[in-house]
Amino acid sequence: VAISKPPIEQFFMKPSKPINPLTFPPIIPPIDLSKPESKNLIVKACQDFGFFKVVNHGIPTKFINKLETEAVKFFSSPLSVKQKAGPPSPFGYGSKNIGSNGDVGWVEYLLFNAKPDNFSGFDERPEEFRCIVDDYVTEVKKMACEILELMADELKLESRNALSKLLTDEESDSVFRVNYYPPCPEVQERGIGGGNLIGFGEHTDPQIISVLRSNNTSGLEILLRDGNWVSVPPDSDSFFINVGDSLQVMTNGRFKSIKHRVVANSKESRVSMIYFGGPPLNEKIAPLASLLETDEDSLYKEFTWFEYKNYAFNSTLSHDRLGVFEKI
Ligand code: GA4
Repeated sequence: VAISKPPIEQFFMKPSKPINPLTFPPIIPPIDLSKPESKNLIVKACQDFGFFKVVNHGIPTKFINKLETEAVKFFSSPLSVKQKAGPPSPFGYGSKNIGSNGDVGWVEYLLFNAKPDNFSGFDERPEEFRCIVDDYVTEVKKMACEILELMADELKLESRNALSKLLTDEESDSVFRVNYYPPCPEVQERGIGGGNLIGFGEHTDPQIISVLRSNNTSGLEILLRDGNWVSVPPDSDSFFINVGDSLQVMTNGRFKSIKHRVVANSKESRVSMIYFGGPPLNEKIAPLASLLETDEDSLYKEFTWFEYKNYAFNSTLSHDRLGVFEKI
């Protein structure tokens, strides 16, 4: 069966207001996980932006480099080999199509199940790749839990593991994703004013927390509260953390899930790997009782992660998913 290639036009976004590279990183300082003041800074960053960068994370570079090397090897292999690991629904190799509602991006990716007892996800990969992913996910998940424990401490939740236990739970519904954004010469040909090529369209992450690491190629942009998109300078030695929709609900809106996107680069390929820490499917997603002030009501209707995930996976990327779960 011949699969028709989507015309390149649909990958371009209208030129938007030029982004201001000076706004970042000064306003979002890196957080040093080895320092005692980090918990205070983490909570502040989650309230102000829903996004921050972590340095001194303690994850050995060997896990990171091994996975990046293996990923580049995979994405450089012939299409027929890659397609054997597809389609990506729910786990596997995907290219250009994101989700099931017509979103497209200049990206190839691998989606893995990161459930604790089933890190492997799909079977079409060489054993070597599988082990490398599992080792990496184990490390990154540990860091995600440490960050959630620092948050719980600072927010004075009933227990230090009030949030992290959702990720350590055997049923934790977590996902791991490796994105490969190939360079696009057409962007260069069009020049300034020709519009940006969408790598991954704007969206918020539905889960609790996302932990992203990329190589040194730019592309990630975040939407600030003032409506400006800012480019996040890449830093392959650091990790970037996003608040997900579920954590926004669990903190009754104190933490914000942040809209972000990736624009394609004309010259260099970008490789990113993201761990999305999610709760068990039957978990109720609701504001934590110990966070609510007397007389403070939940801003959201009651729902489980299963219900939210179903709704999210049937929506388009840019859809405001929490909207229908907000109380009027
Ligand atoms: C965004 C965060 C994760 O990458 C992801 C994405 C998922 C997918 O690629 O299948 C979704 C997207 C993400 C949210 C809306 C739906 C589902 C694509 C899409 C259009 C794996 C996830 O959990 O939600």
